[in-house]
Amino acid sequence: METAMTKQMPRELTRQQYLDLYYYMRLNRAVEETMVKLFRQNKIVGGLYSSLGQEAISVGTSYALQKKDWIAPMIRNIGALLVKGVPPRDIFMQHMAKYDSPTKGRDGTSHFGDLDNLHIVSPISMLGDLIPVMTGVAIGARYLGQKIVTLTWIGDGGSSTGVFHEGLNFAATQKAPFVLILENNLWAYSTPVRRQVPLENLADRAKAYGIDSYIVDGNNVVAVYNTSKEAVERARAGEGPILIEAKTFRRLGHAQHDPAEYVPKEMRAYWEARDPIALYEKFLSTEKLLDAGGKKEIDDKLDTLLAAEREFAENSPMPPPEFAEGGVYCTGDDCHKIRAKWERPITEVTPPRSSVEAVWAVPGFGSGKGSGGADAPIHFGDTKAVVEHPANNGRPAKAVTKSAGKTTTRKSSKAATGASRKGRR
Ligand SMILES: Cc1ncc(C[n+]2csc(CCOP(=O)(O)OP(=O)(O)O)c2C)c(N)n1
Ligand SMILES: [Mg+2]
Repeated sequence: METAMTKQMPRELTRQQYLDLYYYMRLNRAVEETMVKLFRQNKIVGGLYSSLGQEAISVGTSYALQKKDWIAPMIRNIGALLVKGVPPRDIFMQHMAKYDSPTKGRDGTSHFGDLDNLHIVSPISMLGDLIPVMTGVAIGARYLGQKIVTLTWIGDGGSSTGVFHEGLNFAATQKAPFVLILENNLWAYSTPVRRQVPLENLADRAKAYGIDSYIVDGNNVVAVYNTSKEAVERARAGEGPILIEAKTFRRLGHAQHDPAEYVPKEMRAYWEARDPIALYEKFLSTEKLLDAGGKKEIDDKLDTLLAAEREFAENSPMPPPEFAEGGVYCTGDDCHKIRAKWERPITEVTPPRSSVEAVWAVPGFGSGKGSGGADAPIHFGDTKAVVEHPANNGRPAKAVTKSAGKTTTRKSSKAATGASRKGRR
């Protein structure tokens, strides 16, 4: 097991890829800046969160995915939605609870998804619940024969919840093609990371589950992309889940209502000087990938796009009041038309038959082989032919029957009789 690798293989990007990363970070920031204006005009319904200073993580991680892969975004992953192909107008309308929004005004912030086309699972909680959900998507798709990777994000605070640990253990046990991005932005609301977890590197959490992890500078978009690409490729190759800790800083409060006066000034100043977009602009200009003219073109493109998207969103109506009572219960096809996309004959696998060869075989998974290459015990009874129990004065309590490669355990007749007698009393 390798843990917390900090060096990634150098990977050359094409000029277009370098520029795409820049464009999406700029789009991410511009979309959020527009929403701050809408919030101040009282046009946003509910809270408004910000990923200022964390754009390189949302963009660099999701850019490493293929179209067929699945994501579940958190509140600070608008950049990932944009890379996946969600138009800014949907994000605006969702925050404004408009009728034309993805949830038709029923839900807010990033609580929306697109299962059919973009493969986005709507977030149910920011605090870890999507880890088992995305593990389920990953192993479900593997069962269907789809070679996809699933990815979600978690905060430093969210990595201390029970479901984080249950979920990651589940993913590791299932060898799920799943990548988890831990955005360590040093704060969980007003709690500094040092006061909620006694670890220097949160990537070390992976050790508990026997999975690999990486640490990456979350303000360096190329490093984030390269690391994510490597992790995604390894997960797709069947190496199991991978955790990436991206070190960064939450530049604004938890949400618009929080002035974050608890953040030390020196800390803020340190990170403001490491703005991911400013750093990347410097890199692009040194590498002669972007000049003043190219930058002006992108500025203009963003201005035009966002003015149109914002206008569309503002002109969309609020939902009619009676609309609130619909869509509470699933009513079948008029509610949703999600069908599993089978990539193997359906008769082979409904019901699943163990004689059917897996379409996507994952080495070491389900074979009973331990990581050391030896046969790992699957059943308790595999460890010894006769299990002696100290409370039984060394007499056998269980016997093991081996037949045709199968191992089953059964209680010795004496012990079984004793147990049942005891039960009857
Ligand atoms: C059970 C529960 N408690 C509290 C909250 C409110 N809440 C949402 S995110 C959050 C802080 C999460 O911090 P972290 O995981 O570090 O993510 P960050 O906000 O820094 O991105 C809190 C307290 C919640 N959504 N659910
Ligand atoms: Mg945090």
